[in-house]
This record gives sequence, structure tokens and C-alpha cells, in this order.
Amino acid sequence: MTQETTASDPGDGSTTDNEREMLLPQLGVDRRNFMKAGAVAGLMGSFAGCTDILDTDNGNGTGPIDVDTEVPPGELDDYYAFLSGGHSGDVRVYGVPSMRQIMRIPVFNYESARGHGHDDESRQMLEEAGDYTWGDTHHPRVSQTDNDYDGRWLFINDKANGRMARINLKYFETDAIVDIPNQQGTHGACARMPDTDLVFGVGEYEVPIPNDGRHLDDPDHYESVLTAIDPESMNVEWQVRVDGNLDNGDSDKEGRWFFATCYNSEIGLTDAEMTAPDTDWLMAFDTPQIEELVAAGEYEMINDVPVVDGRQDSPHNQSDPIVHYIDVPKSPHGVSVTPDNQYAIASGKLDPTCSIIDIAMLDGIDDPNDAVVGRPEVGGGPLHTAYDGRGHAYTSLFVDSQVAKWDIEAAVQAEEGSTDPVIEKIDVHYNPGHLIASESYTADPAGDWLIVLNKLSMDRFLPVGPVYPENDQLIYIGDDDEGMQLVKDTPAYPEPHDATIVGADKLDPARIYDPDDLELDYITPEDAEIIREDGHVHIKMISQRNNFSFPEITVQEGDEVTITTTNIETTEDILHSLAIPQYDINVKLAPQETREVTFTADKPGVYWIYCAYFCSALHLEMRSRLLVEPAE
Ligand code: CUK
Ligand code: CUA
Repeated sequence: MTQETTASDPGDGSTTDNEREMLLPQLGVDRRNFMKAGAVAGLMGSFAGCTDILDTDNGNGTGPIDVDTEVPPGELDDYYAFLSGGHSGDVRVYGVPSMRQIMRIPVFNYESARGHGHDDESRQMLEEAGDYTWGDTHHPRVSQTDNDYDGRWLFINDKANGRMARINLKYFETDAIVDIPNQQGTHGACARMPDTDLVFGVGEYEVPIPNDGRHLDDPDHYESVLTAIDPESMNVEWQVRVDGNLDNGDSDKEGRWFFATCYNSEIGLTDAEMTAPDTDWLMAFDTPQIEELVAAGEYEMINDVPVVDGRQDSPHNQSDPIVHYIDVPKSPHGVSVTPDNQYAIASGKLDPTCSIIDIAMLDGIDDPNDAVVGRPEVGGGPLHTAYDGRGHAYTSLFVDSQVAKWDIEAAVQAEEGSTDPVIEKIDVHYNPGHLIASESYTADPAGDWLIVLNKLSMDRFLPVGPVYPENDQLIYIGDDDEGMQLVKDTPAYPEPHDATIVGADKLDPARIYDPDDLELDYITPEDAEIIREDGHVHIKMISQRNNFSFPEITVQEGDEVTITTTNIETTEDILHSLAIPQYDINVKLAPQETREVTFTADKPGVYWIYCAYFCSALHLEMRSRLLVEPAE
């Protein structure tokens, strides 16, 4: 148990260690000096009189500290949190409430510890998906059945290169990536509810379609598309072209409406042009109607994708439009649907309000602006909104470095621009982007934890040079009387944008591989062999504590070499790897996993194939020689 992970109240009115530490800056005592003096009971005692300060606000943006976030050694968290890695290109798995980072899942990045991009299969997946070395992940969304997490998949966008990836949550491993045509910058990512039968990629950067050089400096030809992807096949099923651009998105809970914000309705080319008008749009896509048009052939085929015209002057948008363009101020950013499916709430970004759209009113409406039923003023720079399932909305305020908690029904009743619906604000550190409440994207949020993904961390951690970590803060929201309570700072490698918090009991990850789930044939000790044919050497072998099948393997310079390896261990947590120095290869092998790697033996010499996962007391001895004989 450490100072940092404890925030429990001893319950006897005395001050906890954590409270004392949080008081230190105020009292002009730094942590080291405090710790040095820690044995001095007198100093401890001198803090006791300070509990009154703590009961109100300790100046650190926190309220009273009486929330138990401790997950003692040997115990497990209640929730998984999946955080996007931004331009690191990966997804991170945290436990909540401990905020311990448990795992990283490489997606668009090459990563050696998990062998991602190092074995033939994952390398081929990355190459076929555009052959980029990085991506920009923003919105991790876990698949649902009947509006609740079903533990099958996690979908994640690539804002950089217009892609969508799927992570298999049995193995916590990226198993498919689609390079989306006609879309530059897939930003928002979301699935159609209630059963994740479509995954939507929201196209941010408007470009000519097709973008083949025929229109360059002519913004009249710049467009964005919404993309619908089949979650099983990962095929792009259809797209809708729109006016303006698209940013974030969310789906209703009944399989009809998909909402996306647009901050560049004017197709401006500079920031000044993009922010000139007072309103942009929230778009509402009538997805069953779009599917009917696709089925009826009412589309244009562009780069092998059926593209339906959803622009304002499209014939499909005259009566009973397929896309409603709803005016909202001003360069809106996040949009999210309330758990009860009543409202879509768009955050104003450059306007201090959120716009509340009554979803049921959209059906057959003449003027979609009539569906805006509330517009509370929540504070400076509202970006994203999350829900606790008790009728409250939590909106991140980028400019104010705060989170505003407000009452949704009160905001519908109040005058436009009223601040009355705001119940409470809490300081966060600093400049929050997304915030995410536990199971907020389902019909039944848990309503206990809120993670706020702060872009700046400034003075919150030891300095590590000019590249700062982000700060993921944990806030307890389970007690409406006490109010929001900041309980934890967590440094994050750049740069999480969004997260999904899933009850631990809703996932059932495999402990070892099921060989039937893998493409490659399982290799037993008896199967081990070296097959030589016309300049190609195929080595089939096993790995186990503490060796590979062959103590040495001889090949000729210039041979193409394929090594297929099965880790035949059946004990969980006993991993091996197949690392080949100076050949840039490290393939991870979890128990019962088979992987394959192919390379050209173009460097003569002796190379010790070794295992990079520390697997046993004889791990260091787990190595074989690759002997590459020089060509004549
Ligand atoms: S975005 Cu980054 S803070 Cu990509 Cu949802 Cu808003
Ligand atoms: Cu196998 Cu180390």
C-alpha cells in the first residue's frame, strides 16, 4: 500500500497519510522532508488540527477524501478501462479504481514485446491496411448486445490514416484493420446499438472524393463521409457524403439515429475561416433509411464503396431526409446519447453551452432545429459529456479546466443559456478532453467512477523533460450529497483521447490460446523438422522451458527462411519469444500459440536465437544458434 493509492478515511476523525501529503504544499513542507520527519510523532500530531481545512477543500481541487480507491496487493479491480493511446497508435488497459496500467494492446504501431508487426500474420495485416508505421487512436468502443457490453470486440479508429481496427477481447489482440476508402482522418468511432451490427467511422478531414489529384485547390469539391463497417467481416458496407466535415459521433440505443458533430460547416481552410460562423451542425443520420437506399441501388460506387448522397441539396434530403442538419453553436465537438435514449447532447466547444436534442422528435420533423429542447450554459470550452444513469450529465470544460455536473431535465425545463441546471463544478488538472463514466455508453451506467483525460499535467508529476505526460484523473461520482471527489492522478504516455469503462465480470479473456482459433497448424515435438527446397528453408519447431527444437539451424546466405513455432506450454503466464538478433525479429509466443516469421538470411554469421520472455530459471539458456553460411 502506498501513499498514492490510499485515500481511505480511518473513520476516527484523524487525518490519513494521504490527506497529510495533500496538505504539504499548502503548509510549505515538501514530501521528502515530510517523509524524513515521518517518524516524528509530533509532526504527525501537528496536522491533526488541519482536518477542518480538508473537510471543505484542500486547495488541490478535491473535496473531502473518504473514498476507498485502494485495491490491495493480490486483489483485483472492479472495472476494465480501455484508453486510446492517441498518436502512440495503441490501446491501454487500466484497472479501475486502482488506475494501474495492466496491459497495452498494439494496434496501428509496431511493437516488439507483443510481437505486433514482427510475425508474418500481424505484419501482413499492417501492410495490407496501408503499410503505415503509426496511427492516431481516439475512440475505443466495446461491442454491445442489448445495449450492454458483451465482451466480444473493441473497435478503435485511426484518425491519421483513415482506418478502423478491431481488437478481439478473448485475446486482447488486434485481429483486423480496414483501410477505409474515400475518408481521410477517421475520427469518431462508434457502433450502432443495441447490438453492434454496424461500426461507424466518422470522417473528419474533408477532401475531394475520389482524392486523385483532379481537384486540388477547390474547396467546393471537398467532402466528408460517414462510413458503416460490418463488425464481423470488417468490410466497408456503405458511406454517406455530407456537406461540411464530421468530428465525433454516437449512436442512439434503438438502431435508428447516428449523430455526428460538424465544426467546419463552411469548409474553411484556415482556423479563422473554420470558426467564422456562429453555428455549425449536429447531423442526425437515419440509418435504416440509408440502408434502404443502398439496397435499392441509389448510390454512386466510388473506390468500390456505395456512397449515398446526404448533402443538403440531395434528392434524399428533401422530404423525410436521410440526414438532418441541426444548427448548434459554435464548432461543436463531442456528442453523446443519454442512457435512457431520450437525448443526444452536443458540446459547444467555442460556445459555453451544450445543446440537447430530443431524439423522439426527429421522426418526421419539418424543421430539425425544433428538436433542440435545451441549451444550458455549462462553462468555458465544453468538449465531452458523460452520464451516471441518475439524470446527471458531466461535461468536460477544456478552457476552465473543470468538470461541470448538471441536471439534464432541469436543463430542458430552464431558459436557453441558463446556468441554473449546473449542480457543481470541480477543478481538474489541466485542460480536460474526454471524460468517461463507468459504463456510460450503455443503457445502464454504473454511476460510480469518472475518468477525466487531462491534456496537460504541468506541476502534477516529477518533471521528465519537455515532453510531459497526460494526466488521467479519477473522480468518484457515486455520492450526490458529497459531490464529485477527485481521488487520483495518473500519468499517461501520450496521448489518451477517450476511454470505455467496462465491468470486470463482462469480459472473459482466455488464459491460454485455443489452437483452433489460430490460422497456423499446431506443432508438436514430433512435428519438428527442417524442410529445404530451392532456396527456401522452413523450420517447424516448438518452444518450451528451456529450449527450441533445434540447438542449431544452418542456412545459406540468401535463403528465405520461415520459422513456425508453437509454444507448447499449457501453464498460464509462461510465455516465450523467438528473438533473432540483428535480424530485427521478436515474436511473442503465449501458451499454446503458434506464430510464423519469414526473413531473408542476408547476413552471414552466427546468430543466437533466444527467448526474450523470462520464462524459467534456465531462461537465459533458452537459445539456439542460427548459422548463416556465406554464399560462394
Ligand atoms: S476527441 Cu480528442 S479530446 Cu478525438 Cu473525441 Cu475530444
Ligand atoms: Cu522461454 Cu525465456
